[in-house]
Amino acid sequence: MRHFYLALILIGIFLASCTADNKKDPNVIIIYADDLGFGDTGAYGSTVLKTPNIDRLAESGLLFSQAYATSATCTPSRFGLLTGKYPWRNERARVLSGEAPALIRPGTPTLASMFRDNGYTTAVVGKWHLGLGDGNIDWNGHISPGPNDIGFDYSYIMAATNDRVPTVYVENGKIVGLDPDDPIEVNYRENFAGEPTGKDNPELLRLHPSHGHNSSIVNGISRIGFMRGGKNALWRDEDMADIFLARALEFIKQNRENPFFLFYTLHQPHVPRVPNERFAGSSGLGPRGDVIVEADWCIGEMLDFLEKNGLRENTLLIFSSDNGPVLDDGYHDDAVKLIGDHTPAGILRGGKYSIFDAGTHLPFIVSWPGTVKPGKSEALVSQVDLMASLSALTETVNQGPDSENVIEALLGRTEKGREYLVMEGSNGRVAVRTMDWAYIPPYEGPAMTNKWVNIELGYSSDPQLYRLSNDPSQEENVYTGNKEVADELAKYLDSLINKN
Ligand code: NG6
Ligand code: CA
Repeated sequence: MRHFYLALILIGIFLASCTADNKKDPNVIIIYADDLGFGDTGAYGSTVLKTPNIDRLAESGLLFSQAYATSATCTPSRFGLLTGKYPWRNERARVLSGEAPALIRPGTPTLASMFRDNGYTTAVVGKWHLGLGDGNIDWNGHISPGPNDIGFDYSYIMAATNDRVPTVYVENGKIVGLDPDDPIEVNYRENFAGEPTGKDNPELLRLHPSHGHNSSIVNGISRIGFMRGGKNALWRDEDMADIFLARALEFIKQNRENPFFLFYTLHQPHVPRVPNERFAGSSGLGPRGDVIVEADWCIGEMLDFLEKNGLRENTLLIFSSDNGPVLDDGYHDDAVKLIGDHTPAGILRGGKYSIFDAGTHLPFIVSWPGTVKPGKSEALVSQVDLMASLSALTETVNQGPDSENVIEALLGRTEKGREYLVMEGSNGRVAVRTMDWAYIPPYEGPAMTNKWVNIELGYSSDPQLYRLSNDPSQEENVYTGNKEVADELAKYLDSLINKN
């Protein structure tokens, strides 16, 4: 009899610990779009462009209306998200070339290493753009340091962007499908003798550059940078979405029994916008809309997969984007011509590269059925907070220097997020906001990007202050008349910059 009771108690403890573990160690997936704007999804008010799966995700979770990336471009935003450190603290955290050395050095605590240290299996699948190697990469050998050296157990990535060479997939530090008899060479300064380029051989192109992007030609599209060789390993842009999705789902399948962290970094709608044939013409807005429809489909596939495998309730899913929207980012792909009534930035001012709000103010959805109550949140949060917030979830303390623990806001238990938040335009220039105000210090121009990109950068030699609580579109600079508010925000910014 005594043994029977003992057994019952042990079973009880076992069951209790199982449920406790389930709550304590949810799987975490971050789906990170590339250049998707605040107004680019149905969930955030788009009526022209339809995104049924992102909308379904939003309905199952909490939709944030005041959430930010750290920066208005890709590399710094990813740096901020993964390290919990504002990217403007690191001079190298700027848009990187395809052969730039690893920006996050091995040994630096990251979101991925935090999860791994807590017993999670971790992966990144998709766009990387955080540098690889030590400055002289042997593309034909083992490429390191890279994601696997800063906390990711598994990586399947493109090195930089889809408009930069090398145009190949790299799995755990090795180029996928590379024939050793046809090695790859990469050079960002000069072309390899006899190789065609977009500049000299426009007749070979099916997508023409509007500005830049006129170097090596791959798959009928000229890119940034020069490369040669590796014919079997070159990607076909049309297949990229399916390939990344398949790798992401395979990782989930293999790890469904133990906690996992997946950073699923979509390449859409960054240029060049080349949807799979199944999605060509699907949006009515040209390739930019079509690749967003394609990305939305990928997200739907992922949700279905999680549901079918009984993982939805034990998976915390976060959806966001790395920076704001842009139409012409270097190719003649009809993005401007076919935009019609669609507003990629919604009501916000500016866009990608901009220190105005649209550069960094982005969609942000948290879904964790059964734990996070569906709804909307006005909490002010930044992607830099994911480090401290998600580490709180695993009950460790692992904060990056600028990361605030806003887990209660992320889980919808409070609408109180940060008090101050810093956003970066291009080239390390920063602005600061609170719930009510945004202050942009004086900067020497330019006020606009080049004529093709055609976005207001927001730099002005005058200080700018906007009252976001009643002027979310930043139409009226109210610095004069509210100088003391601006002074207080400037002081905060100075103290923060001088902190580290
Ligand atoms: C710019 C590119 C742009 C895009 C951007 C990085 C030119 C003229 N423009 O330099 O096309 O690649 O870098 O975008 O080359 S990001 O989303 O990865 O930050
Ligand atoms: Ca981007």
